[in-house]
Amino acid sequence: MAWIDRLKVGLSKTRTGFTGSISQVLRGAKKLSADDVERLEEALIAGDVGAHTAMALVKELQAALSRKDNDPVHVLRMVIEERLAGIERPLCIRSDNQPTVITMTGVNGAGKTTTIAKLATQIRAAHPGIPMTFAAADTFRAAAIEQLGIWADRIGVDFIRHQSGADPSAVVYDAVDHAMRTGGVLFVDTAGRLQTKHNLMEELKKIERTVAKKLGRGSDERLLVLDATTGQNGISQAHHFHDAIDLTGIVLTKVDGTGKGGVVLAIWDALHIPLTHIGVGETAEDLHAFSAAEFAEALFDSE
Ligand SMILES: Nc1nc2c(ncn2[C@@H]2O[C@H](COP(=O)(O)OP(=O)(O)O)[C@@H](O)[C@H]2O)c(=O)[nH]1
Ligand SMILES: [Mg+2]
Repeated sequence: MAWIDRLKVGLSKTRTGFTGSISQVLRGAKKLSADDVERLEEALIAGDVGAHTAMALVKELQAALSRKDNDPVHVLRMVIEERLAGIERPLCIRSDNQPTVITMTGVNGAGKTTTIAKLATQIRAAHPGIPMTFAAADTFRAAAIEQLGIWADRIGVDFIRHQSGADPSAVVYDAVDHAMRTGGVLFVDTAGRLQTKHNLMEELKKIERTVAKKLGRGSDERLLVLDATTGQNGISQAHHFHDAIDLTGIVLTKVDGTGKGGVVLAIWDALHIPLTHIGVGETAEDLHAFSAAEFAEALFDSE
């Protein structure tokens, strides 16, 4: 299945939820009545774009409608796409002899470990023979180390681990040391006990200090994996992680399981951190670089 079709299937709950009711309100409208505005805002909020973004979108839609004599659904699609300008950013693999260090953060269950596996699979396909290393810096649970080790075996990448309960920074120190010899890409898998726990943020900062000390610069990417089903709560999570380690990007997972796909707009509005990837399922093909145009298309069109 082509990516755009996977995305359309993945966004189907969001589409039938909020876009479905939006299309109903907008059908044939050239101007929005006060009642239309209210119903439209409600539909957008139900799709989790957030109250502030919903009001802004409706205002932009009204302005655009008064300028152009266009199909309002089409205009809204354009307004959404324009609002997301700047959100895209590809992951960069370094082309000097330095390793690319990608640190993956997020709360437990968000999809960190499986996202590492998916990205590594894609990088391997795009750059055959590239050295890769996984670092098991989620030392909190033995099962987490084993899970990452299984992926490392399956994909055929180097694996750096310590005992469970070890200092995550010590694992990272060894892993960066290893990657400085092999080059290629180093993925650092981190723990994710709830972000309100002060300790986790301190642990992530220490990991970053360790990378910086060893490598002479911070991680090339500090990605936050966010579960779309958490909707607006994801935004407060993102603020915490961003305060701690200055995120370079967000990966939004599990969009397939929710009608809250509109949270993409809320996240961008609240944080202005690029959304590097969007995930709509469990296979490597279900994770893809985010495109605002594709997102807007899939939000409104099922075919
Ligand atoms: N449906 C769906 N499941 C996902 C997606 N991304 C990850 N998952 C699943 O979420 C679960 C938790 O993922 P995991 O990587 O272990 O989370 P971690 O605790 O953050 O490392 C696994 O069963 C994944 O297969 C996605 O985009 N869609
Ligand atoms: Mg994990």
